[in-house]
Amino acid sequence: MRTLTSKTHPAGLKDTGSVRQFLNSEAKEHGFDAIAIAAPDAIPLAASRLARCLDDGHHGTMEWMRETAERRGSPVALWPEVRSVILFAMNYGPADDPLALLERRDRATISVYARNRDYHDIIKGRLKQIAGRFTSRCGADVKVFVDTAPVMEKPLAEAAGLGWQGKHTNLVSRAHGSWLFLGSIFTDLQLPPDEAEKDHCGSCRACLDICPTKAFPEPYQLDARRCISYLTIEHKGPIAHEFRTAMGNRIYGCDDCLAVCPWNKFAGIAREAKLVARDDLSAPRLESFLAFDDAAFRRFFSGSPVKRIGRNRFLRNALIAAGNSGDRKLIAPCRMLMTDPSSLVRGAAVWALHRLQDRPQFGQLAEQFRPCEQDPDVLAEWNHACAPKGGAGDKEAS
Ligand code: B12
Ligand code: SF4
Ligand code: SF4
Repeated sequence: MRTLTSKTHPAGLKDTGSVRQFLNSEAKEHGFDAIAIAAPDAIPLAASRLARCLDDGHHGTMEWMRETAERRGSPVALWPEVRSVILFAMNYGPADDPLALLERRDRATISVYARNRDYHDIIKGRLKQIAGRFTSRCGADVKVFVDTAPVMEKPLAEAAGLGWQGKHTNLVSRAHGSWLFLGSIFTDLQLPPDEAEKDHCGSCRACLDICPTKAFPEPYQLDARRCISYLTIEHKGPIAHEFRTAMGNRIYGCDDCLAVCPWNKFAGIAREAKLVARDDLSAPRLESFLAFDDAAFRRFFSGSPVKRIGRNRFLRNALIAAGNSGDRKLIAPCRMLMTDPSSLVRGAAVWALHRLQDRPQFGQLAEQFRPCEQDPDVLAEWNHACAPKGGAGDKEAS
């Protein structure tokens, strides 16, 4: 373990009080809204809860969670030298109610966190700057983590007092509501930890009740396989019919459980300009997305987290939203995708057109395209869509 007396730089910080002051002012200067410290052993329940989530299969195809479970469940297993975990939070509160856009079916809803630049890049860059200055001032070793590292950021943030894990499993803060990104700096310097925050959910269950796909088997537990965020971002193949109607116009992530939280009344709007919604992503027209080829997709989403899912998965999501729109103007752009090179896109186009077109028109389309189709997933879509009335094709509303 390092202590300030043995490692302090001659021009550096002399005691833990000045380290804390330094960290607070660095956090503020770098645009963070909150900072707090947890001891590395402050989340004794996290490993067993993670194990249970994995045993129940709630992680779906996110096998990296299982592969890293040992390190993820305990900061000490990840880095044996760690003595303090410094948690940072950045508010990305939206200017408008994200639930309002769900009613506008000719529009696409991209979740609030992805309406501008990728937060991983913003937060990681800033944490690295803070970590560099911290090291040079007190000689400690550090490691910087944001999201993708095997760190359980939410229970650590709760232990540090930044907020509590609400029934929707995300961190809620009395000052910032549910709209917080998290990141951490691990250090081998022993610092006094902050006090953990208490649960303030009480009898509220608004987030559990609003979930369109019933993704919470119990309060404080999420079955990712049913979560629209997982289905639209992490899931690679065709999305199960069971969830398609419930997706509505959500084409990247979902905010319903966050948006409905009563603690958001204390939340401010994001101060970081790179996290404020781009004009063209606040209420984008679905139609414009259906015309994207790979180059247009990459150009439009350059620097955005949406780029990560690639054009085909994005089109899959947009086509499901088109199928839910009831907007017959979208028939023509959907038809253009019937011959798309991606089977994922063709399959979703079959579903969308089956929802948008009258049965005779759809029958003509099937005569034209179905005989040429070879891909088993797309053929399954045709079979589903062409099933007799009252059969499989009519059983998809959630
Ligand atoms: C995997 C992951 C996902 C998965 C699974 C989500 C999940 N809840 O696990 C999917 C793809 C679905 C997802 C979606 C979203 N994510 Co995400 N995700 C992660 C990631 C990478 C790991 C989370 C994890 O460890 N899960 C494993 C489970 C077991 O851990 P847990 O959620 O903490 O589970 C706890 C509870 O279940 C609790 N528990 C279990 N039983 C019981 C019983 C009782 C009584 C109690 C009190 C508690 C309790 O204990 C567990 C351990 O603490 C983190 C980043 C990170 N490295 O931490 C981001 C992260 C959680 N995601 C984030 C965000 C913003 C989102 C979305 C809002 C994005 C969007 N708009 O679409 C949604 C929200 C969906 C939701 N309701 O959770 C933020 C959340 C910030 C915050 N304020 O909490 C994080 C922290 C990323 C970041 N760096 O900011 N995500
Ligand atoms: S993000 Fe949406 S789908 Fe996922 S749990 Fe929350 S409300 Fe349900
Ligand atoms: S909506 Fe209610 S139950 Fe859900 S996190 Fe917020 S306060 Fe807790």
